[in-house]
Amino acid sequence: MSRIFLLSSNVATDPYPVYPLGMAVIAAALQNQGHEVRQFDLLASDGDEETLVQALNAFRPDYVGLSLRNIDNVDSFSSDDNWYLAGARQLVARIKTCCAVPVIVGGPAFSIMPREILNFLGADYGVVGEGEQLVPQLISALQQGRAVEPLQQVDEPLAGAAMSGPLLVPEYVEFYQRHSGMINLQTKRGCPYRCVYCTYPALEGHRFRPRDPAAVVDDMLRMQRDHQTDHLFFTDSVFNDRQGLYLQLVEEMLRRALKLRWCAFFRPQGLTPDILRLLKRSGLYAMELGTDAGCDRTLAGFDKGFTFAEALACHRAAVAEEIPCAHFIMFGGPEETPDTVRESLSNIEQIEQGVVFAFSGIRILPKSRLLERAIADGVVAADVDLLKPVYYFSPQVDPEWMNAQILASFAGRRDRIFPPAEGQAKMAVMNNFGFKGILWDQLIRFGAPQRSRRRRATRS
Ligand code: B12
Ligand code: SF4
Repeated sequence: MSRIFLLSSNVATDPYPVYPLGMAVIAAALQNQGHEVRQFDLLASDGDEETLVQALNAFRPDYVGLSLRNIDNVDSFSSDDNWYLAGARQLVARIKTCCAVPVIVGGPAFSIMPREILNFLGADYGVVGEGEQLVPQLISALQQGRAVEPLQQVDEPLAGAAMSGPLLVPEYVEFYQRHSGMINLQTKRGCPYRCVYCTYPALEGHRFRPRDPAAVVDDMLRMQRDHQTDHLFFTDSVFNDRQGLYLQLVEEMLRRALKLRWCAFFRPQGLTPDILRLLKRSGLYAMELGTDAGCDRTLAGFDKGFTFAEALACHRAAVAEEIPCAHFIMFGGPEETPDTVRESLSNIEQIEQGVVFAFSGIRILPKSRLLERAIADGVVAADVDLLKPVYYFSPQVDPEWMNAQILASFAGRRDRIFPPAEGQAKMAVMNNFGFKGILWDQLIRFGAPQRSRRRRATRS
């Protein structure tokens, strides 16, 4: 058996610090195979490379696994400070100066451009996609001295119990609960939709693959019991899958009388009052809606498969149940024209008692159809290098004019966020006032008398 040092390299804190779930899941899988595992989270260690080096020297690993969550922050207004690959490359170099052991990279960011990122980082091996099975297999092959390809990828997506729950580190849970008021959990993988810009199906597969609801609830009960967790974010690409797997999970949560409150990503389609009431009874306190576009022409441009009227109906049903909703809308995508910008902004005005986050331009990533579209539209060359952020802007609209229209339409409203940095500023203010969590839900006031919704850090 081997000694494996896992490192989460993510130091992003916007919109809030996010527990390194991918590393925790790999740690659980390796420990179940009898390996000795040490997890190290760079963010919870103040981003301090010296502490990392000390931890590596003390543990003396046979292998180091580096989890890479983000390439950049997908915000077209952003600077190079939010490009994370340079930092990751520096980490690999640092690891190599203090231990002469293979460095294996994985994680969602890595899996989007594995070959390019492996080369850029100078690491030895890479695991594309889910790692529970492949990482132990790779380590066993290396232990036996077998020749292995630098890039490994599963042939068959994992099913059921093969998708591990996380092995949480108490001091990291404490850190994230103190800073973000929550931790996270995945209940299923995959997405069968094919939205033009999205990499999630490429990362997780085109089919919803649920974990066993009882195992998910076991994880939640453990979080509640061992870490006093009271708020969770479900990281599923789409929580409300069309087969209704999520309803089985929610029934199990209710049956086992969990006290956790939770939030997730929802597709704004088919959310009836009965469903919303059931979800709310199980602890749902806010919904992040992948509305993505503001009118039917741009929704079709993204191939979303629903109309703006459907999204609005879901929003209104949620408001009726006093469930705060945030809509994420990207301007400048395929089919955007001056007319669609005007139509979208007018439609968005109908989103009352809800928060709207707007983005300008869309980060082009490989493994998404947007790249083909961008090449066809002449927005990028066929051999474009996507390691550094490149954004799609519809050739039919002037980005500056578009941004000015969004700013003018959102002016003076605290529940409209544009540009994205505006949201970070608002969140920072709320953080200073002691609010924790997704925070945007604090921007909404329903008609009823105000309950105290301030949620302080669990142990601040
Ligand atoms: C949920 C989610 C969010 C939520 C997180 C909520 C929360 N409290 O956790 C929110 C909305 C807050 C969010 C924010 C952001 N996100 Co996000 N998010 C996701 C999502 C959907 C799931 C991530 C997750 O937790 N998965 C569950 C875990 C278990 O899976 P995993 O980490 O992939 O781990 C598996 C494998 O990757 C692998 N693995 C992982 N680590 C390791 C390590 C080794 C050594 C190996 C071998 C394998 C391995 O094995 C694991 C188990 O199978 C992904 C897309 C996706 N479908 O993956 C985007 C994603 C990770 N996010 C992304 C981005 C960009 C962001 C933001 C920067 C956006 C922004 N400007 O706000 C921020 C950054 C936040 C932060 N502080 O880091 C990008 C990152 C890539 C990129 N383009 O740079 C992704 C991939 C989406 C995309 N655009 O394609 N996000
Ligand atoms: S945007 Fe959402 S629904 Fe569309 S493919 Fe991505 S995860 Fe699936």
